[in-house]
Amino acid sequence: MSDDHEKHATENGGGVTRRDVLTGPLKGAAVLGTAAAVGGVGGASLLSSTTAAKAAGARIEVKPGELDEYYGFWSSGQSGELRIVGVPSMRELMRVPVFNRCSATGWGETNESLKVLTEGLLPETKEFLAKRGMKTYHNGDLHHPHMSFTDGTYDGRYLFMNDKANTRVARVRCDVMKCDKIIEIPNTSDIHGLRPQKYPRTGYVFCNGEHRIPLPNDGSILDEPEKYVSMFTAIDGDTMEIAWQVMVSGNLDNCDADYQGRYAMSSCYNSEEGVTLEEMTEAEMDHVVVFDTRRIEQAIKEGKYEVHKGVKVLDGRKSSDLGITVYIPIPNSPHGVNSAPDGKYVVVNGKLSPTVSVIEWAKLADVFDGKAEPRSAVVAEPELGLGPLHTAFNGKGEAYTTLFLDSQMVHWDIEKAIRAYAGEDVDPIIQKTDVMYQPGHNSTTMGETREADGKWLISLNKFSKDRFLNVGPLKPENDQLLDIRDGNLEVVHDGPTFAEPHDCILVRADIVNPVNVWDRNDPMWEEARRQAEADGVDLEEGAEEPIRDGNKVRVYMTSTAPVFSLEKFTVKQGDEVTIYITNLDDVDDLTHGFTLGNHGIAFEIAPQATASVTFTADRPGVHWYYCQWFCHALHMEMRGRMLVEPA
Ligand code: RUQ
Ligand code: CUA
Repeated sequence: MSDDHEKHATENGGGVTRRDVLTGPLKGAAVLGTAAAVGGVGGASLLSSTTAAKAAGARIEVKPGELDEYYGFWSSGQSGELRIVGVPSMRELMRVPVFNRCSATGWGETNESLKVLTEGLLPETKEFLAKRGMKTYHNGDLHHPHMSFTDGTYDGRYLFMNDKANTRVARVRCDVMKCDKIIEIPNTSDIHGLRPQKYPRTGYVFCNGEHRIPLPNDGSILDEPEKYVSMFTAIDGDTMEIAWQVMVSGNLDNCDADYQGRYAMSSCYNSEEGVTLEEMTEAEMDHVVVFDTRRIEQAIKEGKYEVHKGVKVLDGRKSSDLGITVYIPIPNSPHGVNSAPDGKYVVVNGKLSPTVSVIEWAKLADVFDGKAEPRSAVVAEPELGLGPLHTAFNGKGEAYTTLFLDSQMVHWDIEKAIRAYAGEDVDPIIQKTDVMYQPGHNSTTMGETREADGKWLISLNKFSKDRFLNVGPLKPENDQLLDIRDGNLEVVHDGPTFAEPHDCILVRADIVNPVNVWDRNDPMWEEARRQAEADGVDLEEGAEEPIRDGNKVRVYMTSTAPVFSLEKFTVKQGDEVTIYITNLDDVDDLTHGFTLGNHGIAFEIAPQATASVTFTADRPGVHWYYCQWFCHALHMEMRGRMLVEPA
């Protein structure tokens, strides 16, 4: 890293502020962002000059046919899916349906996916949905995808992710890139921040209930916000069962875990426990709450919990004497919580405060023991600019923080920030650069692991405005790629995305090793296997005739390009029909599909997979089924008929 003054863009410009130009969509919040926040940064930051160094250097190009160095796992916000993106090419590689429905793969339609989508719902939710004629929720709000860890780095086993809309947490298997578990979290509302335990392994998956609600939320308490609570939940990442919950004061926003396997930390923007915007932003200081998992486990051993909806709930509120939490005051409505790869520090992003607070994990023991004040764990609080939301790291003691209001990325030095906090006259800011526009999360290659390598930085910008052809009032977001390999910040790519990637992680490609062909014994179609066995059918051979069992009819088919094993089958009107299809092709990329016309049925059958669907055959007549994944020169001919005899 050079000290080149040209790159050093911290001098304030004064005069017309860029803020005035850039913050249209959040003007209200900027004004509301308290006098301290707005006044905190004297003038506008200068545009940084970043291009000179880069123009001279080699530009990266991932040529057609070349593979990327990193997998990017992207959330999709209210689209409810997980996306896989190649980095640095920024090519979208795959969409993995999770909380959403998917027309292409049949997610939400097949029995296998419906099992995942329904089995983890609470009984009362199932009942509520049934009254709406639904088996499961059809939407989700997926913010935070994070990979399982072993020894402080990604291990390529699973990805975990939250659903803020319907209070769920999902897991995706990295071997096949399919969701295999979704659970609803009881006793809390709207899961937001989510992070896996980093060490020794995951282990716990920590997640935050953002919106405070009564406990129980059964109508006995309504407009008495002082009685509401937020809940911090630890899930066992192996079993996807809830290990425990901790009730807190305030609310919970984002979280992260340490590298020692002991603490987790969540930010709170509503220490006021308000329900209106004015109430929630009233106080100058909010807090982070730190959870000591050892003390929590000990308290559980000692039976110091209540059981709510089958979950052990501990009291970690300020008034509790369990000693399992500490509250550290932080200015002002903090948002992102990001552990540094050095294992020593964690950065809390001030949002309405122009500062980030650097907390030293090692100082927390004394705070828990009551030997030191909570704020003594704060070792730096540099003023970085307006609207700091999230921070990423390069593994060289430096950090990158998104400035939502300034629409910038700021590159800064952690040790210098600590020295400045101690009174030394040093400026921790290395460089600022504009991003387009208004960044939320950012992410560096391997940046949330101890293997952070400081090569690429993603800025997930909430607004694209004029960066792309106009597509009407609803605009794409803009995910930008920044090259940070030479220590200089440069935006090298604009990537329009549909609603709304909140967060992403960038994982070295060698860590992720998905299979090309399914294992025939995969648990995904365990139930199909069991049913076939009961019917005396081999899934890999299929059955020549439908198997009738009262008005239940089971059809077993195989697919081999370009034919289904059955050219036709006959059922009676009113039959409950289940069709099982096993794809016998075991060639890479030879996926078939099954679409049953005018029945709302279509799904994917990847090589060696079995998939099934159940429906009532209530439309007498001839109905064609066809393969909807282009598989062969005779793909169009890959079809057959369902004949439905009138009742
Ligand atoms: S949050 S833009 Cu849902 Cu991750 Cu910070
Ligand atoms: Cu099989 Cu198209």
